[in-house]
Amino acid sequence: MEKIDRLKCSLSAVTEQLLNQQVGMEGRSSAHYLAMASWCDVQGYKRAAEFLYHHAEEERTHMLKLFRYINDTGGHAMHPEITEIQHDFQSFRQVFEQVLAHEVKVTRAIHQLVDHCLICKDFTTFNFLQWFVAEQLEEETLARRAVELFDVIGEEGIGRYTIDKELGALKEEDAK
Ligand code: OFO
Repeated sequence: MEKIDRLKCSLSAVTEQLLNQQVGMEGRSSAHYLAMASWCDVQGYKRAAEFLYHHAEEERTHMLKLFRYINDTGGHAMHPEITEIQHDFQSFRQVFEQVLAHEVKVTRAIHQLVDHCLICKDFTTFNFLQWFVAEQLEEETLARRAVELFDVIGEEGIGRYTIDKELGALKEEDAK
């Protein structure tokens, strides 16, 4: 019986589970960035907040892309439970350091998923995941540039104000 059920699905049970784990990761990314956006907003870093609101939305589209792929290939996409969201941050800089650390973690997870697809010769999912490989390169680069602003501009005087402004410009570039 289980065998017939699996025939309806072009994903192996393991691949389906791993893709659902990635759905969870993207969903959590979206929630984390939304919480960061809110913190920046209430601290007065309005452009950084816009950067992060936009990023939170992007992560949700990543989650939905995986969601639809799982269901299109006959699997069952599951909405993740999202708990333990960090709402407070030590500093403006810490927010963006955490974004970078998180993006590096997501890249590793995507690469592991790609590696799994190669090992089990699931070339369809391998092909689907190439979009995420390219996207992670962009996201890591963007997050690195955001952290660099703190070093290049410095936080003294009107430093944080200028960094906030530059984050707004980075967001505009990213949205193009
Ligand atoms: Fe979904 O790309 Fe960032 O995490």
